[in-house]
Amino acid sequence: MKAEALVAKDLTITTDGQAMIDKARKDNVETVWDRYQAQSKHCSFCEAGLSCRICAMGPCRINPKDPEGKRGVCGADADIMVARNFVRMVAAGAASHSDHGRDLVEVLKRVGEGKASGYSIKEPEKLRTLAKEYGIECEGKSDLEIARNLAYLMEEDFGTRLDAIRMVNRVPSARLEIWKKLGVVPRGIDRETSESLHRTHMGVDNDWVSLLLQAARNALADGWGGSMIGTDLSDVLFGIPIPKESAVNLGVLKHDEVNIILHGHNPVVSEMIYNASQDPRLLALAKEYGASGINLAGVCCTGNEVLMRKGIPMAGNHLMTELALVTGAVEALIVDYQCIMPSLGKVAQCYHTKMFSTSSKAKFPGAEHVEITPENAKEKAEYLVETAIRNFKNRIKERVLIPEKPLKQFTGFSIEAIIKALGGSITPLVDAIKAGKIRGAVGVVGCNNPKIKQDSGHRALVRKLIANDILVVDTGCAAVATAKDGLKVPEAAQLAGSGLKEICILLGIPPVLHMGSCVDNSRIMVLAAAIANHLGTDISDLPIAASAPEWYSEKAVTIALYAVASGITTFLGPTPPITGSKNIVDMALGGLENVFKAHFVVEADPNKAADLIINHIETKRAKLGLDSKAKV
Ligand code: SF4
Ligand code: MSK
Repeated sequence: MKAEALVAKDLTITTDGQAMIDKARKDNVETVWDRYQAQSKHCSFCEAGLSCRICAMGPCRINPKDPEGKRGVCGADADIMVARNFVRMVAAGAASHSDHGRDLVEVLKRVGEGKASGYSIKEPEKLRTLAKEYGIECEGKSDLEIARNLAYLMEEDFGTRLDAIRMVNRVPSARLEIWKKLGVVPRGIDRETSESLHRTHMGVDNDWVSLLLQAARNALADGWGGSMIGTDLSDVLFGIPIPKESAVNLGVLKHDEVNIILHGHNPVVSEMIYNASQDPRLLALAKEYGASGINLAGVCCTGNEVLMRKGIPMAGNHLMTELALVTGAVEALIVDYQCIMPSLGKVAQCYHTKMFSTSSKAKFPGAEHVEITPENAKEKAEYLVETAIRNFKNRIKERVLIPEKPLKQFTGFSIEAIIKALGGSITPLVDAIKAGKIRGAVGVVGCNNPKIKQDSGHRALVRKLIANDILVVDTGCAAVATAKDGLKVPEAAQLAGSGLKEICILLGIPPVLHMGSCVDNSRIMVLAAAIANHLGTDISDLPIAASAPEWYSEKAVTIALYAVASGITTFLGPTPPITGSKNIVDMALGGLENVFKAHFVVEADPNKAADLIINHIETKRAKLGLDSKAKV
C-alpha cells in the first residue's frame, strides 16, 4: 500500500472525502486511489484502443510507429481495432442500463399478475398515458390488466420482432428522418447489443464506419429504449419525483441511529428497504437496540433514485462509496448492481459493517447474498433492515468519525415537476431562452474517476455555466457533486448570471436542477425533444449541450453516444480509448457533425470546456436567429 504517498487534498476537493482518506490511512484501509496509484502508469496501447483480445490468435497490440506491427494477427488495422473496442464498450453500457430497465418491466408484470405483494402502481395516470403510447386500449380495463398488457409490449421492445422500438415515437420527426437515412433506427433493445457483439467477432464487420453506425444504433436503443423504459416504469411503480428538500455529504450519517447505505442503480430493492425502515416493529426494535431510529442514506444512482422520490439523503458519489464505510458508522451496505466496487466487502470487513448483495446478477466478495425478487422483496427487505439493527451494538464508537454537517439540497425535478414549476407548459422556459435570460441548457452527467481530483471538474464547469446564464440539469454522480458544492439550493441563484438568477428567484428554484439517476438521462432526452417539437425544429438546432467531465463507465460512453446521435454535442473530460485511430478521432470530433449534426469535444480542463460550451450555445442561438455573443 502506498497510502503515505497520497495527499488527500490532491485527490478530492470534498472536505468530507479528505477527512475520510486520512482516516482510511490511519485505519490501514486501501482505497481506490491507492489502487489507482499502483496501476499507474497505464498501458498506452489500451489507452489508445490499440490492444485486442477478442480471439485466441491474439492478444494483439498495434504500435503505430512500428512498420512491422501495424496489424493484428487477423489483419485488423488500427481503425478496425479501435472501432471494435469502442462498439463493445457501447454494447456493455447499453446492456447495463437496458437490463436495469428490463427488471422494472419484470416487476410491472409481477404486479399485474398479483405476484409482487410489496409493490403497487403508484401512478395510474402515467401508467395509462404510457399504455396509450403503446397502443393499448385502456377503456374499461383495471390498472393491473393494463400493467400486464404494457409489460408484455415492453418485453417485446427488448426482443427482435419489431422494426423499431416504440419509444422512437417520442423523437422529433426531423431527427427520426436522419436516423432513417443512416439506418440507425433502433430495433429490439437486446437485438442491437447482440448484433454489436456479433459484428465485432473476428471476421464479421471490418468497416470502421459501419461499426460506428452500429454503435450509434445500439446506444439509441438504450437511450430511447431500455433506459427510457427504466425511468418511466420507476415513476409508475414508485412515484413521479416532485421537488423536495433533502441533504448531502457524509454528515447525513447519524451517531445515534442505525445507518443503512443503499448503493447501485435500481430502485426495485431500495424502495422496499425504505418501506421496511418505516415499519413500526422495526423502529421499535431499533430502540430496543439503543438506536433512536433507522437512517437510510444513498450513494451513487440507487441513492439518486430514492433521493428523487423519497428525499432520502445522499451520502456521496462514486468515489465516496468506500469512504462512507470508513466512517465506521454504517451498520449495513445494501447493494443491487453497477458501479459497486468489488473492494467494498473488504472495506466493510475492516469495520463492523455488513454488506449484502441482493441481485442474482451481482455478487461480491465479502458480501452476504440475500436474493431479492419481486415476490419476496417485502420479507427480505425486512430481514435486511432487522439484521442492520441487530448490528448496531457492534459499532465501535472510538472508530467512528462522521465529518461535517450535512448540506441542504433540493431534488426531484422530473419533467412533470419542471412543467408544473413553469405553470403547466414549457412555454415560459422556451420564452426565457428566446429572450436570452437563459442562454441555453446543459445536461451535466456522469461519474467520478480517480484520474481527476474528485468533483473538481463538476464544480468548475457548472459554476462557470450558471454564471453565464446557462441552466444546468444534472443526473448521476455529477448531481451529487453539485449538491455538495451548494448549487442545489435556491440561494445558489446568487452565483448565476443576472438572467438565470431572475428566473430562479421568480420560480424559487436552484440554477442546477436534479433530474435523477444515470438512466434518467432519458428525462433529458424527452425534455430536449419536447422543446424541439415546441419550436418545430430538430434537437440539434437547440442551444443545448451535454457534458461528462469526470466519466469512467462504459454506460457513460453509451450515454454520450446516444446524446450525440440525438443531436446534442457532448463534451467529455477524460479521453475515450479511440486515439489510436486518426480516422475515428476525426469523425468523433468533427465528422459526426455531417452525420448527426452534433459531435464530441474532449477537453480535460473544465474551465476551457465551459468556454467551449458557452460558445457552442451562443452559436446555436445565432443560427436560430436569437441574440448571440458567439465568437466566430
Ligand atoms: Fe488479434 Fe485479430 Fe484476434 Fe484481435 S481479433 S486478438 S487483432 S487476431
Ligand atoms: S452511478 S455510471 S459512477 S454516474 Fe450511475 Fe455514478 Fe457513473 Fe455509476
